[in-house]
Amino acid sequence: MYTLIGSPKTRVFRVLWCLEELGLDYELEPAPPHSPAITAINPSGKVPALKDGDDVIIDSVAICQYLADKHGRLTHAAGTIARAQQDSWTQFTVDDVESPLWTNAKHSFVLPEDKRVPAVKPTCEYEFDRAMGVLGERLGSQTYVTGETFTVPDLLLGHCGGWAVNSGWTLPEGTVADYIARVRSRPAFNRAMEIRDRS
Ligand SMILES: N[C@@H](CCC(=O)N[C@@H](CS)C(=O)NCC(=O)O)C(=O)O
Repeated sequence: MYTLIGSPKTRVFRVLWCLEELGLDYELEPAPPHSPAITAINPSGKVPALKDGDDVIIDSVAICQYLADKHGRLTHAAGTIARAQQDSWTQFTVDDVESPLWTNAKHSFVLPEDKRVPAVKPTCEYEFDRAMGVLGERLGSQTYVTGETFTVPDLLLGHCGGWAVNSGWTLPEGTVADYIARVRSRPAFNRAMEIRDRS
């Protein structure tokens, strides 16, 4: 039994979706960032965290990849070229797709007001648009980023696609918008959304 800690309207959603994809038993403790439940286990106060027995793992990407490796799904095997390509997609997602979304969010509502620099936000959108161009080129006609198998970076990109739309940004029509819609139409995604909306 796993315990997922953090409010699922954040990057916690990725882990919720991952747990649903894998069909695992878990409890959800929807604690907000910096609440006592999270600062007790993560000094940064950031969510998500996952408890696996007495062990705690922090960071959504680390948790999703751990669960995928442990349960042998949503991932290619370590030490294969396919896994290297998968990890390359994960890094691209974190560096080029998530980073402008997070910087935009920090300068919109996360940071204290006197630390926000709204002028940076158009640059964030520009960087995101550039990353979407790269995504479309690298993806081409493939179903998922590494081919026919849905893996962790597809889940991360699906989450970031929704985050972008919620930020008022648009996804390029065609390859990219169709891919994000495909990933977000998975039954496990819909179950995770229902759980998120109830919590
Ligand atoms: N790389 C971390 C980032 C975690 C993160 O920044 N979470 C946000 C919510 S989406 C948070 O807790 N923010 C509070 C803060 O920045 O202090 C992950 O993917 O888990």
